[in-house]
Amino acid sequence: MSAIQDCDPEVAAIIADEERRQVDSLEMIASENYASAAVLEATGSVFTNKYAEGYPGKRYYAGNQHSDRLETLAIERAKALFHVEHANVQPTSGAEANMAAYFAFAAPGDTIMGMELSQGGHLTHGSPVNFSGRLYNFVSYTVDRETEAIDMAAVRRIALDAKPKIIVAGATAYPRAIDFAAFGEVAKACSALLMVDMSHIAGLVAGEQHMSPAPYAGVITSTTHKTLRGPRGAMALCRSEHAEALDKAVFPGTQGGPHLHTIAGKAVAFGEAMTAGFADYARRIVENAAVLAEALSAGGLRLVSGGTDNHLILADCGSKGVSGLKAQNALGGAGIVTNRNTIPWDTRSAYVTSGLRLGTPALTSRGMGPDEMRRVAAWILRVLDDPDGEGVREAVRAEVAEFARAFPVPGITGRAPVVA
Ligand code: DSN
Repeated sequence: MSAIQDCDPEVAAIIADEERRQVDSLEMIASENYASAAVLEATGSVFTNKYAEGYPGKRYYAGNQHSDRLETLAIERAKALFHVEHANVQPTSGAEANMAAYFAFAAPGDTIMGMELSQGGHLTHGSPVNFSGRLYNFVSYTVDRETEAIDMAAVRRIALDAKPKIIVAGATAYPRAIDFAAFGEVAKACSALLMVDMSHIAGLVAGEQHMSPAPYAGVITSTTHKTLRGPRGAMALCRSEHAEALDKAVFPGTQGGPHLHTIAGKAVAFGEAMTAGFADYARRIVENAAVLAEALSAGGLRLVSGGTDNHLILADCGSKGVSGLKAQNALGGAGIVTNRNTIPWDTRSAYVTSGLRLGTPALTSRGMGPDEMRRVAAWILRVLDDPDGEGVREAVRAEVAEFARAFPVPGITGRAPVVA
């Protein structure tokens, strides 16, 4: 019996239910993944007990000799993995990493440019309901109406006109490759700092399946739990010239004590991401997304921008006569877990939406490949073609559960991440 079963069966039962849900369903939320058993173990380690305000070698509490070793190891691995001069591994979430970056390189009221949330950006890229939109003067860029891809000529026009202090490149619901070199040119032309939020694609960058922002960006932020398959947390990377400002903005600027247990998980995840197996995993994420996109498209589901270059697909459910909300709920009832999302120039509200975001990172972690993606696409189409059909939903749910159970889940039913 585990300690938690022994001393708190109520919480143990909830965790067991969640494990079962993760095993029995198809996790297709593009920002989710399965951390390995080693990452989970490190994240659940005794480092949760320790305070370590400051940085390695300069702490405000005693007893940090092992914390220093741990954080230094995580920093060195992050630098090597992403080819950057400086890494701060303390941000506890992507939102906090972005807050620290703005805090370091802009003053309240300064102009910052980012991608519009409803077009694929992120809350912290200037949404008026977020601290970013409240504290800074955000101007937004969108995708092109025709291609539904970022139009760099338009980005350049807006930037030259607004003269932002920071230009943010990066998205949460954008299925195409982002040209960081082109963003770097625009930033140079208007003397802005290029900040890349690579949260969604960090694993693809590590596995060389997406252009790295490192040669072009002054600062890079990222979560560690999406395609990178680490613990829930974040990091901020930069050139040496910005290191002091960035570190100060993280601590004491916006955070208190670092979460050393999560930093332990990050160190393990960075180590995993340096292996050839991880590079192959990243390649398979992209391959799976392309196969899934092709099969969904062939089944009459319109995909924003016509397809995908990365780990995610943004489907226009209007092409099946349903809203994103209805599609999400119908698929959820069939054991296929996705999230509704606005599509560019959506006519429905952000709560209802016309879109559905689908990702392949978690399914790929279970060892699924192109054949499985075609089966998954067929189930998705079956449900979307009859979203009110309870019988269809029930039948698909049973088939999905039996199918899903045959694939090990890293950290739950499989000890090592599945990469081959
Ligand atoms: N919630 C994340 C996502 O799903 O993309 C972004 O913060």
